[in-house]
Amino acid sequence: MQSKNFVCVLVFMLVIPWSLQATVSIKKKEPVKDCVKNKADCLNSTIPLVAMANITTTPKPKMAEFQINAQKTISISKDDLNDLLDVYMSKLAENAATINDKENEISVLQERDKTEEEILLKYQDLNTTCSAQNITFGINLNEKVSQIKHLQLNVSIYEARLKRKNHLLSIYRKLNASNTSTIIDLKSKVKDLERRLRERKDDLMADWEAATNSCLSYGKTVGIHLIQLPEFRPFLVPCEGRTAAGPGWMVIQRRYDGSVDFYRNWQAYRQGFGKLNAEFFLGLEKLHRLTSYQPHELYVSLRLFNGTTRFAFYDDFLIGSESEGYVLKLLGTYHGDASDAMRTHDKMKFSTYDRDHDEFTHMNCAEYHHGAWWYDFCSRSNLNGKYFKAGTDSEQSIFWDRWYSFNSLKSVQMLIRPKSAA
Ligand SMILES: *[C@@H]1O[C@H](CO)[C@@H](O)[C@H](O)[C@H]1NC(C)=O
Ligand SMILES: *[C@@H]1O[C@H](CO)[C@@H](O)[C@H](O)[C@H]1NC(C)=O
Ligand SMILES: *[C@@H]1O[C@H](CO)[C@@H](O)[C@H](O)[C@H]1NC(C)=O
Ligand SMILES: *[C@@H]1O[C@H](CO)[C@@H](O)[C@H](O)[C@H]1NC(C)=O
Ligand SMILES: *[C@@H]1O[C@H](CO)[C@@H](O)[C@H](O)[C@H]1NC(C)=O
Ligand SMILES: *[C@@H]1O[C@H](CO)[C@@H](O)[C@H](O)[C@H]1NC(C)=O
Ligand SMILES: *[C@@H]1O[C@H](CO)[C@@H](O)[C@H](O)[C@H]1NC(C)=O
Ligand SMILES: CC(=O)N[C@H]1CO[C@H](CO)[C@@H](O)[C@@H]1O
Repeated sequence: MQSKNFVCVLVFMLVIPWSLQATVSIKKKEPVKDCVKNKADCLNSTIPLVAMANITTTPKPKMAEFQINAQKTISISKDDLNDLLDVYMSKLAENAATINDKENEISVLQERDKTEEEILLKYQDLNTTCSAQNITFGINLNEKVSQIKHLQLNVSIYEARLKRKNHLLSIYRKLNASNTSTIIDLKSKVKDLERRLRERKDDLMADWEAATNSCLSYGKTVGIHLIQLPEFRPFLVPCEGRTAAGPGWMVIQRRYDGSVDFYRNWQAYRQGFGKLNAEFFLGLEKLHRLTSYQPHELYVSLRLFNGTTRFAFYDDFLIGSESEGYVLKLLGTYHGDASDAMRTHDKMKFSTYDRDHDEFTHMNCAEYHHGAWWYDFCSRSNLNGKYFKAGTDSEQSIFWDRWYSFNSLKSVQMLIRPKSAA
């Protein structure tokens, strides 16, 4: 028994160079860890703790010797060693528990890390999806923005158009209003004209029934009346009853403002032209019919530019037929305060620029005097000449002179009346 114990202690001393200061934790790490679980394990492995235990149990404390290195050896009692071991064991146990805790903590943290990584991945997925959607939405947004811009542009265009339309509308409304008033005005004028036309019609019907062939029956009145002659289409003439020469005259030619062109051809002078209530020439055919139906007299009324009026009266006036060149067949005797400027034209044929009946063989008097008349060599009167608005000395003018001077006249009128009235 003794030897056995001795051997255990010896082995212990020889094998373990125990340094109490520093080397314990370093060199004895492995065995300590193994021993933690079971004290017995420690005792019968490389560290023969059994021997130590046996040392303590001995009634006389035996000293355990520990060689720290080649020079140093310490001796410690078995009880002390046991105490020391207990201390270290408990410390080791504590550390082991702490390590265990830390291991647990680490695994918990690792677990947490893992779930957080998963969450992060999910988040990244979501971020990717969101980013993609954001890009799509961004594009859509841009599209919408540009659409809105377009629409705003269109709205502004339509607003401008609307403004213009409204402006036009107001103009049209105004026009319409003015047109409406014009229409009302015109309607009343039409009504008035209708009334006058009815009256005229009535007058003409009366004329028709009266079957007048001169203005005699209209006495001192002024108006346009229907004249009927045998085998001739009825025609209208202006009757002029208020003249210095007395009542019942018929106007056959009138000039006063130049509104009608008198430089016309044969056909026009045969037919007559102009307006009966303004400037006109009645027509050579009618003059022929009127004066050949019954004897007529002629009254020429003249007004100078200084306002003076003159007249020339002839107690006969007869115009031949067209085949006779509408010759001035009869002129009778003159009296008046103008001059006998018609005398030289007695027995002369009528001439127009396209029908030269004058006495000059090498000259067209109608052209020369810019008129139409009973020209001879060529003329001392030219009542169908060119109208001048002011006194002019021109061979083309409307003139009536004693001698061959061509002072233009302001206005002229030729009137005829059946001789029976005188
Ligand atoms: C400890 O030693 C005893 C006897 O020497 C042995 O029976 C036992 O198995 C050993 N234990 C360990 C854990 O080695
Ligand atoms: C999300 O995605 C965008 C675009 O792919 C990227 O720029 C950004 O860094 C991402 N954010 C995160 C937190 O991953
Ligand atoms: C979405 O897009 C806009 C621009 O299109 C950008 O400013 C914003 O940062 C984006 N947001 C994300 C989460 O990608
Ligand atoms: C704007 O108006 C034009 C016609 O004026 C039309 O052709 C176009 O489609 C409109 N744009 C929008 C965005 O409505
Ligand atoms: C034009 O004026 C008449 C009469 O005032 C009215 O009846 C008509 O509705 C007007 N037309 C327009 C287009 O304004
Ligand atoms: C008004 O009359 C004029 C002609 O006088 C015509 O050109 C115009 O179109 C008319 N306006 C309306 C709104 O009737
Ligand atoms: C007008 O002129 C004519 C001819 O020159 C002349 O005889 C007459 O006295 C004048 N009359 C006036 C009012 O001057
Ligand atoms: C545990 C152990 O080995 N105990 C021994 C201590 O020493 C006595 C005798 O000296 C033995 O009987 C024990 O077995």
